Amino acid sequence: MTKEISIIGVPMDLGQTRRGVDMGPSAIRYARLSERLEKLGYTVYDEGDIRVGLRERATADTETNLKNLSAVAEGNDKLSQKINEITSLGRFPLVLGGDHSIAIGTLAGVAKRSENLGVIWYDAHGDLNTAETSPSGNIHGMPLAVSLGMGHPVLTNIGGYTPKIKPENIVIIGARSLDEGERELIKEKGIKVYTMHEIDRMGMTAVMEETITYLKERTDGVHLSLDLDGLDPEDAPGVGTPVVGGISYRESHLAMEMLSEANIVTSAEFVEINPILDEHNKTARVAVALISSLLGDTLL
Ligand code: HAR
Ligand code: MN
Ligand code: MN
Ligand code: MN
Repeated sequence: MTKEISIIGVPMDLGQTRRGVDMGPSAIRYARLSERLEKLGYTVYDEGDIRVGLRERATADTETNLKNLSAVAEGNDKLSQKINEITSLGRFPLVLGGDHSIAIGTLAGVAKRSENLGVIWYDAHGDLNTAETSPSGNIHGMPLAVSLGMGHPVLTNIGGYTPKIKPENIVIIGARSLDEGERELIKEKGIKVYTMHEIDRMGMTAVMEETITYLKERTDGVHLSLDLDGLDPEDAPGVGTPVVGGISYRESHLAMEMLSEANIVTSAEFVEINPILDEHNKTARVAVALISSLLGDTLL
């Protein structure tokens, strides 16, 4: 993997309704991200934060139920442009959220350079809703559907092309809260999913071995989109939509270490950290530990 990393913060909180997730990038930086990566031998470029509109100024779109649609789209458009700059320099983009709606911009940027981008969606949720199936109107529950080309055109057309990814190139890991419409879409499109049931049955080792083999066969790069609520709330309490019965800290470490060994990940994002809901920055520190493992930190 390239030895140059660009960090991009995206203080986006408009894809959902709880306050505080916009502070995620600062919390992760404060947990000494750059220092850890430099110790691993990387040259780190902190690109600062993407400018995101203020919640207080966001205007309601009257013809859809999508909350803060234009402000979410605008932030993602800027993010996709920034990602393009970074990948054209040959650097590894590491995106810090922010709510999960920012995956729309990240994927618009990274998928541009690959014919068959693989995506690992590490999350308690499927994020496969559209305006029609969403129970909430929150765009952070929609980015995977949007990247498949489904949803409001203002979102699907970010980056100037659609779709960004193919259903057969996606692997969802950690799912345990899926809405009815998401389940139908998963079946209809044949998306590969390891729910908590499979993780418990097979063990994380086998789940990751299968995931790596599957993606190696069919993709030309892999984006890791890691929502901290994929982990158990016991280990990652600072998230807006916690779901009990999640992936443990150790299992997550193992997953990151196996990805590092396989050397298939070409971009990554760590999202949904909400410092207001966190316990002494624990969830941000977990994120930094997982990022280090993903990027090659080992015990020896
Ligand atoms: N599926 C629900 C919705 O669409 C909840 C989505 C929740 N949150 C996330 N995304 N953090 O992974 O509203
Ligand atoms: Mn998510
Ligand atoms: Mn592409
Ligand atoms: Mn989630």
